[in-house]
Amino acid sequence: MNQQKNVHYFPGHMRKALNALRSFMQAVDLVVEVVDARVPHSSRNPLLHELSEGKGRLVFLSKTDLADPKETEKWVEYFAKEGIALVEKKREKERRIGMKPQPIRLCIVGVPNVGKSTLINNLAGKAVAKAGNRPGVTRAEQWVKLPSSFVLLDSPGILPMNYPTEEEAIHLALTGSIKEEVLPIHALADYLLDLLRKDYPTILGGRYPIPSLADITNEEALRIIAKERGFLLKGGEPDGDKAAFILLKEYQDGILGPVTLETADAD
Ligand SMILES: Nc1nc2c(ncn2[C@@H]2O[C@H](COP(=O)(O)OP(=O)(O)OP(=O)(O)O)[C@@H](O)[C@H]2O)c(=O)[nH]1
Ligand SMILES: [Mg+2]
Repeated sequence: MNQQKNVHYFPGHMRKALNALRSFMQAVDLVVEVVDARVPHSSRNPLLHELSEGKGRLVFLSKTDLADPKETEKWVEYFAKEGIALVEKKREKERRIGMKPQPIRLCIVGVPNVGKSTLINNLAGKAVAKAGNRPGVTRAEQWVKLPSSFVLLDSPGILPMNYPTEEEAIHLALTGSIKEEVLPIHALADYLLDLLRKDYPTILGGRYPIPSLADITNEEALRIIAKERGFLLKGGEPDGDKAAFILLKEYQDGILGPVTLETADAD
């Protein structure tokens, strides 16, 4: 993990999406930033803050079912100070100019794969926006009308241009916002295993013969996982790479159990 310092990852389609979002902003009343409850710090994007300057802003914590409920509670308190909606201003202006109330236009923004389209589908009560478990599913902005007086704008996921710390990039890779190929898979697995050993040492016990991570190394843990899953190399040795890959997938999909990577106390 120490070999890799600065992580720059800003593909061309994100720059395009950012410019498009900027032009949509004029028509938007309220910006909803979707933030992953497992990484509420790293999944916020300063670029999106700048974009929504002067607009009403709401933070929506997604994937709370995959996060540690105790930590989520602290994050809710943390964000409670920020979420102020300014819809009343729009109504005031409409009254002033004698216009009938127009639909409130909400723009849903966030890093890739955080659950923007899923939130829109939940609010709409049906699948109106394409969602999927990989970053980059939404390719372009799309307006969605709700039966109530709301219109939602789905938008493609946008990452920060670079990361102040490598840890933030790792957190975004572990939660599926950055494609795993961007960071070495072993560094990601090592990071996750170290964190689990520290905060959730018995969590793998339900799935693998690993009652506690406290007594074994990461390499040993990966060997056990490989053996358990039948991932063997030609010579019969356990395939640690494949085990690392599966461990990351299982974490991303919430199969290991709820695990928060960032605490509000440290923020
Ligand atoms: N467990 C769980 N999964 C969720 C939740 N919200 C979204 N997901 C899953 O996360 C994955 C990504 O969801 P999307 O709604 O496509 O995410 P997005 O932010 O629109 O992603 P992009 O369009 O790629 O930027 C999908 O597999 C969803 O089913 C949630 O609250 N809990
Ligand atoms: Mg989407």
